[in-house]
Amino acid sequence: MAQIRFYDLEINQPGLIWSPNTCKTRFALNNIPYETKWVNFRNLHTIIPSITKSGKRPTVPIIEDLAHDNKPVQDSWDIAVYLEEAYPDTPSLFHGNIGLHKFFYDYANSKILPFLFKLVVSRIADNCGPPQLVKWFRANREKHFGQTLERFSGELSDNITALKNALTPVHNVLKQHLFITGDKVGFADVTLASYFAMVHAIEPDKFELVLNIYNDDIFRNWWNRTEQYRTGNNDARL
Ligand SMILES: N[C@@H](CCC(=O)N[C@@H](CS)C(=O)NCC(=O)O)C(=O)O
Repeated sequence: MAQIRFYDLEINQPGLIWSPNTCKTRFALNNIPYETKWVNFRNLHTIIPSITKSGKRPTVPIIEDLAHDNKPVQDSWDIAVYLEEAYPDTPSLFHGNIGLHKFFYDYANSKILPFLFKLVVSRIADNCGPPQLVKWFRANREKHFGQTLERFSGELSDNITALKNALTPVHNVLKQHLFITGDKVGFADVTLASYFAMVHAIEPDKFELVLNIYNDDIFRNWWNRTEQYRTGNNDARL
Protein backbone atom coordinates (compact mmCIF):
# COMPACT_ATOMS: atom_id res chain seq x y z
CA MET A 1 0.00 0.00 0.00
CA ALA A 2 1.26 3.45 -0.90
CA GLN A 3 2.77 5.45 1.95
CA ILE A 4 3.36 8.55 -0.13
CA ARG A 5 1.17 10.34 -2.69
CA PHE A 6 3.48 12.02 -5.18
CA TYR A 7 2.40 14.73 -7.63
CA ASP A 8 4.11 14.73 -11.01
CA LEU A 9 3.73 16.90 -14.11
CA GLU A 10 2.06 15.53 -17.21
CA ILE A 11 2.51 16.73 -20.78
CA ASN A 12 0.84 15.34 -23.89
CA GLN A 13 2.36 11.87 -23.52
CA PRO A 14 0.63 10.44 -20.42
CA GLY A 15 3.02 8.70 -18.07
CA LEU A 16 6.16 10.23 -19.55
CA ILE A 17 8.73 10.77 -16.80
CA TRP A 18 10.41 13.99 -17.85
CA SER A 19 10.11 16.80 -15.32
CA PRO A 20 13.52 17.68 -13.85
CA ASN A 21 12.25 18.74 -10.44
CA THR A 22 9.72 15.97 -9.93
CA CYS A 23 12.22 13.31 -11.02
CA LYS A 24 14.36 14.15 -7.99
CA THR A 25 11.46 13.14 -5.76
CA ARG A 26 10.48 10.13 -7.87
CA PHE A 27 14.03 8.76 -7.71
CA ALA A 28 14.38 9.60 -4.00
CA LEU A 29 11.17 7.60 -3.40
CA ASN A 30 12.81 4.56 -4.94
CA ASN A 31 12.57 2.53 -1.73
CA ILE A 32 9.27 3.84 -0.34
CA PRO A 33 5.88 2.66 -1.69
CA TYR A 34 4.20 5.58 -3.44
CA GLU A 35 1.40 6.42 -5.85
CA THR A 36 1.58 9.06 -8.56
CA LYS A 37 -1.04 11.75 -9.14
CA TRP A 38 -0.56 13.62 -12.40
CA VAL A 39 -1.22 17.34 -12.76
CA ASN A 40 -0.64 19.59 -15.76
CA PHE A 41 0.65 23.12 -16.22
CA ARG A 42 -2.92 24.45 -15.97
CA ASN A 43 -4.61 22.52 -13.17
CA LEU A 44 -1.56 22.54 -10.86
CA HIS A 45 -2.47 26.16 -10.09
CA THR A 46 -5.63 25.00 -8.32
CA ILE A 47 -4.75 21.47 -7.20
CA ILE A 48 -1.42 22.21 -5.51
CA PRO A 49 -2.58 25.18 -3.33
CA SER A 50 -5.61 23.15 -2.21
CA ILE A 51 -3.17 20.61 -0.75
CA THR A 52 -0.29 22.74 0.51
CA LYS A 53 -2.50 25.59 1.85
CA SER A 54 0.77 27.49 2.28
CA GLY A 55 0.34 30.40 -0.11
CA LYS A 56 3.65 29.41 -1.79
CA ARG A 57 3.87 29.54 -5.59
CA PRO A 58 2.26 26.31 -6.84
CA THR A 59 4.95 23.99 -8.17
CA VAL A 60 5.57 20.28 -8.31
CA PRO A 61 6.90 18.09 -6.85
CA ILE A 62 4.81 17.93 -3.74
CA ILE A 63 4.11 14.85 -1.68
CA GLU A 64 1.43 13.94 0.82
CA ASP A 65 2.71 11.53 3.45
CA LEU A 66 -0.20 9.12 3.85
CA ALA A 67 1.58 7.40 6.73
CA HIS A 68 1.89 10.70 8.65
CA ASP A 69 -1.57 12.36 8.61
CA ASN A 70 -1.31 13.20 4.89
CA LYS A 71 1.34 15.80 5.69
CA PRO A 72 2.09 17.83 2.54
CA VAL A 73 5.69 18.74 1.66
CA GLN A 74 6.63 20.96 -1.28
CA ASP A 75 9.98 21.41 -3.07
CA SER A 76 12.35 18.67 -4.20
CA TRP A 77 15.06 19.55 -1.67
CA ASP A 78 12.67 19.87 1.28
CA ILE A 79 11.04 16.57 0.29
CA ALA A 80 14.42 14.80 0.21
CA VAL A 81 15.27 16.14 3.66
CA TYR A 82 11.81 15.19 4.94
CA LEU A 83 12.00 11.62 3.60
CA GLU A 84 15.42 11.16 5.18
CA GLU A 85 14.00 12.10 8.59
CA ALA A 86 10.56 10.47 8.31
CA TYR A 87 11.83 7.19 6.79
CA PRO A 88 15.10 6.46 8.61
CA ASP A 89 14.90 2.75 7.72
CA THR A 90 15.25 3.37 3.98
CA PRO A 91 18.78 3.77 2.55
CA SER A 92 20.07 7.30 3.10
CA LEU A 93 20.81 9.49 0.09
CA PHE A 94 22.80 11.99 2.17
CA HIS A 95 25.19 9.57 3.96
CA GLY A 96 25.70 12.06 6.79
CA ASN A 97 26.93 14.74 4.35
CA ILE A 98 23.80 16.80 3.82
CA GLY A 99 25.74 20.05 3.36
CA LEU A 100 27.77 18.61 0.51
CA HIS A 101 24.63 17.39 -1.23
CA LYS A 102 23.02 20.81 -0.82
CA PHE A 103 26.12 22.35 -2.37
CA PHE A 104 25.90 20.03 -5.38
CA TYR A 105 22.13 20.55 -5.63
CA ASP A 106 22.62 24.33 -5.81
CA TYR A 107 25.54 23.97 -8.23
CA ALA A 108 23.55 21.72 -10.56
CA ASN A 109 20.53 24.03 -10.36
CA SER A 110 22.41 27.18 -11.22
CA LYS A 111 25.26 25.98 -13.46
CA ILE A 112 24.07 22.80 -15.21
CA LEU A 113 20.27 22.82 -15.43
CA PRO A 114 19.98 26.13 -17.33
CA PHE A 115 21.91 24.75 -20.31
CA LEU A 116 20.07 21.43 -20.30
CA PHE A 117 16.79 23.35 -20.10
CA LYS A 118 17.70 25.39 -23.18
CA LEU A 119 18.09 22.11 -25.10
CA VAL A 120 14.48 21.13 -24.45
CA VAL A 121 12.29 24.13 -23.62
CA SER A 122 10.86 24.69 -27.13
CA ARG A 123 9.84 21.06 -27.44
CA ILE A 124 8.30 21.06 -23.96
CA ALA A 125 6.33 24.17 -24.93
CA ASP A 126 5.04 22.57 -28.14
CA ASN A 127 4.01 19.39 -26.32
CA CYS A 128 2.82 20.61 -22.93
CA GLY A 129 -0.87 19.83 -23.56
CA PRO A 130 -3.85 20.74 -25.74
CA PRO A 131 -3.49 23.72 -28.16
CA GLN A 132 -4.88 26.30 -25.71
CA LEU A 133 -2.39 25.27 -23.04
CA VAL A 134 0.47 25.28 -25.57
CA LYS A 135 -0.46 28.86 -26.49
CA TRP A 136 -0.69 29.94 -22.85
CA PHE A 137 2.56 28.23 -21.85
CA ARG A 138 4.56 29.79 -24.66
CA ALA A 139 3.15 33.28 -23.99
CA ASN A 140 3.73 32.89 -20.25
CA ARG A 141 7.36 31.75 -20.59
CA GLU A 142 8.22 34.25 -23.33
CA LYS A 143 6.92 37.02 -21.08
CA HIS A 144 9.03 35.66 -18.23
CA PHE A 145 12.21 35.44 -20.37
CA GLY A 146 11.47 38.67 -22.27
CA GLN A 147 12.14 36.97 -25.61
CA THR A 148 10.94 34.13 -27.82
CA LEU A 149 11.76 30.65 -26.56
CA GLU A 150 13.90 30.05 -29.65
CA ARG A 151 15.95 33.17 -28.95
CA PHE A 152 16.17 32.26 -25.27
CA SER A 153 17.39 28.75 -26.22
CA GLY A 154 20.24 30.18 -28.28
CA GLU A 155 22.67 28.09 -30.32
CA LEU A 156 22.98 24.38 -29.62
CA SER A 157 26.78 24.47 -29.93
CA ASP A 158 27.04 27.35 -27.39
CA ASN A 159 24.90 25.43 -24.91
CA ILE A 160 26.94 22.26 -25.34
CA THR A 161 30.19 24.19 -24.78
CA ALA A 162 28.81 25.86 -21.64
CA LEU A 163 27.44 22.55 -20.42
CA LYS A 164 30.79 20.85 -20.94
CA ASN A 165 32.47 23.49 -18.76
CA ALA A 166 29.86 23.11 -16.04
CA LEU A 167 30.13 19.31 -16.13
CA THR A 168 33.95 19.26 -15.91
CA PRO A 169 34.16 18.80 -12.12
CA VAL A 170 31.52 16.07 -12.28
CA HIS A 171 33.37 14.32 -15.10
CA ASN A 172 36.57 14.46 -13.04
CA VAL A 173 34.85 12.77 -10.09
CA LEU A 174 33.22 10.10 -12.25
CA LYS A 175 36.57 9.20 -13.81
CA GLN A 176 37.55 7.90 -10.38
CA HIS A 177 34.31 6.98 -8.64
CA LEU A 178 31.18 5.04 -9.51
CA PHE A 179 28.90 7.84 -8.38
CA ILE A 180 29.18 11.59 -7.82
CA THR A 181 28.82 10.71 -4.15
CA GLY A 182 31.60 8.09 -4.27
CA ASP A 183 30.91 4.37 -4.19
CA LYS A 184 27.21 4.68 -3.26
CA VAL A 185 24.49 6.61 -5.03
CA GLY A 186 23.51 9.82 -3.27
CA PHE A 187 21.23 12.80 -3.71
CA ALA A 188 23.84 14.49 -5.90
CA ASP A 189 23.44 11.58 -8.36
CA VAL A 190 19.65 11.76 -8.05
CA THR A 191 19.81 15.46 -8.90
CA LEU A 192 21.96 15.18 -12.01
CA ALA A 193 20.19 12.00 -13.19
CA SER A 194 16.90 13.91 -12.93
CA TYR A 195 18.19 16.73 -15.11
CA PHE A 196 19.57 14.22 -17.61
CA ALA A 197 16.23 12.36 -17.54
CA MET A 198 14.51 15.50 -18.84
CA VAL A 199 16.74 15.63 -21.94
CA HIS A 200 16.55 11.85 -22.36
CA ALA A 201 12.73 12.00 -22.46
CA ILE A 202 12.25 15.20 -24.48
CA GLU A 203 15.18 15.38 -26.92
CA PRO A 204 16.84 11.95 -27.26
CA ASP A 205 19.20 13.08 -30.04
CA LYS A 206 20.48 15.95 -27.94
CA PHE A 207 20.80 13.58 -24.99
CA GLU A 208 23.32 11.59 -27.02
CA LEU A 209 25.36 14.79 -27.40
CA VAL A 210 25.26 15.25 -23.64
CA LEU A 211 26.35 11.68 -22.89
CA ASN A 212 29.18 12.06 -25.45
CA ILE A 213 30.18 15.53 -24.38
CA TYR A 214 33.72 14.35 -23.49
CA ASN A 215 33.99 11.80 -26.32
CA ASP A 216 34.23 9.05 -23.75
CA ASP A 217 31.92 6.68 -21.86
CA ILE A 218 32.19 8.29 -18.44
CA PHE A 219 28.75 9.91 -18.39
CA ARG A 220 27.11 7.06 -20.34
CA ASN A 221 28.40 4.47 -17.86
CA TRP A 222 27.28 6.58 -14.90
CA TRP A 223 23.84 7.09 -16.52
CA ASN A 224 23.50 3.33 -16.99
CA ARG A 225 24.63 2.76 -13.42
CA THR A 226 21.88 5.04 -12.13
CA GLU A 227 19.21 3.05 -13.97
CA GLN A 228 18.36 0.89 -10.98
CA TYR A 229 17.46 4.07 -9.06
CA ARG A 230 15.39 5.57 -11.87
CA THR A 231 12.15 3.70 -11.31
CA GLY A 232 9.28 3.67 -13.77
CA ASN A 233 9.28 3.84 -17.51
CA ASN A 234 12.49 5.68 -18.17
CA ASP A 235 12.80 4.55 -21.74
CA ALA A 236 9.64 6.38 -22.72
CA ARG A 237 10.50 9.34 -24.92
CA LEU A 238 8.37 12.09 -26.37
N1 LIG B 1 12.63 24.56 -6.34
C1 LIG B 1 11.47 23.81 -6.75
C2 LIG B 1 11.17 24.08 -8.20
C3 LIG B 1 9.90 23.40 -8.65
C4 LIG B 1 9.47 23.76 -10.06
O1 LIG B 1 9.80 24.82 -10.59
N2 LIG B 1 8.72 22.83 -10.68
C5 LIG B 1 8.19 23.05 -11.99
C6 LIG B 1 8.11 21.73 -12.74
S1 LIG B 1 9.69 21.05 -13.13
C7 LIG B 1 6.78 23.59 -11.87
O2 LIG B 1 6.02 23.12 -11.04
N3 LIG B 1 6.40 24.54 -12.69
C8 LIG B 1 5.08 25.05 -12.70
C9 LIG B 1 5.00 26.34 -13.40
O3 LIG B 1 6.05 26.86 -13.75
O4 LIG B 1 3.90 26.85 -13.58
C10 LIG B 1 11.72 22.31 -6.50
O5 LIG B 1 12.90 21.89 -6.57
O6 LIG B 1 10.78 21.58 -6.20
